[in-house]
Amino acid sequence: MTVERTFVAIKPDGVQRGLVGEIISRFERKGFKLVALKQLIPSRAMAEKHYGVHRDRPFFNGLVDFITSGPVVLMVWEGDGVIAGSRKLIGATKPLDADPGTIRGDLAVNIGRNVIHGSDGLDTASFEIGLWFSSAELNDWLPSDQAWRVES
Ligand code: DAT
Ligand code: MG
Repeated sequence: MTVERTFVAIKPDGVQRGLVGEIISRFERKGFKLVALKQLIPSRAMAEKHYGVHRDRPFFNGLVDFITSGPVVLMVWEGDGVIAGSRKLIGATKPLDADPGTIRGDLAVNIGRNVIHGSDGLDTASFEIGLWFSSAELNDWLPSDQAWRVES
């Protein structure tokens, strides 16, 4: 396994529904390391860049309307296999297809209100972290219980 970083965002529905603590807690309990965190209301330009791969899809404008509709909580998580591991914690895009035990499986119903975003690969993780965070906002630190989660 290699140490990776991934970009995770709690969407406006997750913030409005008071799910920020619940979601962060799931990543912490898993054993991933939080290395950046902030809240902001995304501009249209940033939302369009973030979802640029979906530009030609019929849901694109609605998706950008939704993502810019209120505060989001943006995070970078670090750990062995954290990119795929986060996608597993998050669950399938359609919440009704997402397994119980996943964030979307437990906390959402509608694909257009699926609570959370997570990067889907190395390239998207690096693009999305760079889009939303400056390098000065990413913290290198060693959790005091590291030896109890990671075999050296
Ligand atoms: P994911 O968020 O699981 O990576 P994605 O990248 O395919 O999923 O799509 C990005 C977001 O766009 C998704 O979280 C919700 C929205 N979306 C995707 N497909 C949709 C559809 N068919 N109708 C409405 N919204 C959709
Ligand atoms: Mg995606």
